[in-house]
Amino acid sequence: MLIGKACRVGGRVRSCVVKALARLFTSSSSMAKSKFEYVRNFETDDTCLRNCYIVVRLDGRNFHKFAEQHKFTKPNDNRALGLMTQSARSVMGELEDIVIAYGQSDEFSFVFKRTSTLFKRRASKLMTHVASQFSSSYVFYWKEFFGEQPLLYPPGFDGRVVLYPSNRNLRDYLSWRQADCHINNLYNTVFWTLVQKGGLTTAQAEDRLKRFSMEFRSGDWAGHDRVLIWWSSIQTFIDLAVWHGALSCWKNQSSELGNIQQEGSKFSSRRTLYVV
Ligand SMILES: Nc1nc2c(ncn2[C@@H]2O[C@H](COP(=O)(O)OP(=O)(O)O)[C@@H](O)[C@H]2O)c(=O)[nH]1
Ligand SMILES: [Mg+2]
Repeated sequence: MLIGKACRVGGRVRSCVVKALARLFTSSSSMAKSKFEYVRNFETDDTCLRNCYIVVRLDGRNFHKFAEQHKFTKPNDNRALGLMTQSARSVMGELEDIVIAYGQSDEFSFVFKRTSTLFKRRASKLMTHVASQFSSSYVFYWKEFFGEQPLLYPPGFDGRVVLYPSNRNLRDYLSWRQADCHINNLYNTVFWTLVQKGGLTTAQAEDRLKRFSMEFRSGDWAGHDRVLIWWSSIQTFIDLAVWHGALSCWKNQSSELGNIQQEGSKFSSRRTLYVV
C-alpha cells in the first residue's frame, strides 16, 4: 500500500518503489533477528534419548474405507501388501539408518539403529520423513501393483515414535506386532473362509466364531492352536493360509542386532526379505 501511494507522485516512481522495497526488506530482516526471534523458544526439544532404538510406526488412515473403496480382496490383498512392502523398501533406501522394517495390514514399523544421529535424533523430523516418504511412495508405486485400477483419492498415514532401550524390549515390540498380525490373520482367514467358501452371512460367521473370540483375541497362542485343531477337524475346506502375510521383515545391518539374532530365530544376518 505504501508503495502504491508513493507511485502516484509521478516522475520518481521507480526510485520510490526501489526505496520502499529496500526499506521493507531491511526492516523485516533486521526485525527477524531481534524482535521476532523469540518465537523460536516456543519450539520444544524432541531429541530422542541416546542409546535407544528409535521405532517409527506408521498406520494407514481410515484404511477400512480405503480397502473397501479400492476393492481389496479379503482377508489379504496381495497387491496391497506388495505396495506397502515396496513403499517400506523406498523408506529404507532413503533413510539408511533404518535396520529393520516390519509390516502388516496397513501399518509398518521402522527401527533405527541405536547410534543413529540422523536429523540430530529429532523425533518429529524422523517421523515426518518416514511418513512422507512412505505416503508418496505408496502413490508413486500404486500402478505397479494395481495396474489400471485407479487410485481414487490420496491415502494418508499417521506416525508415532517410540524408544526402546534394550534388545529385549525391541524384540518384544516386534513380537507384539507379529502376535497382533497372527491373531488378526487367524480370525480374518477363518471368518472370510466361512463367508466365502462356507456360504455363511457375515453375521452368522461372527456368531459362529463368538465363543472362540476370547481365545482368538487374547493373544493366547495355545488358544489359537486349540481353535485351529478344532476347525481343521470339522471344517476341511479351511486351508491354513493363516500365516499369509504374517511376517515381512528386512534388515540391512547385522552388527547392532547380534543379541536379537541369537535370541530370535526370525531374523537373518544378511539383507533379507521375508514374506511368509
Ligand atoms: N480387505 C482388506 N482390507 C485390508 C487389508 N489390509 C488392511 N485392510 C483394512 O485396513 C484396516 C486396518 O485396520 P485399522 O488401522 O485398525 O483401521 P483404520 O483405522 O480404518 O485404518 C483393516 O481393518 C482392514 O479393513 C487387506 O489386505 N485386505
Ligand atoms: Mg489404519
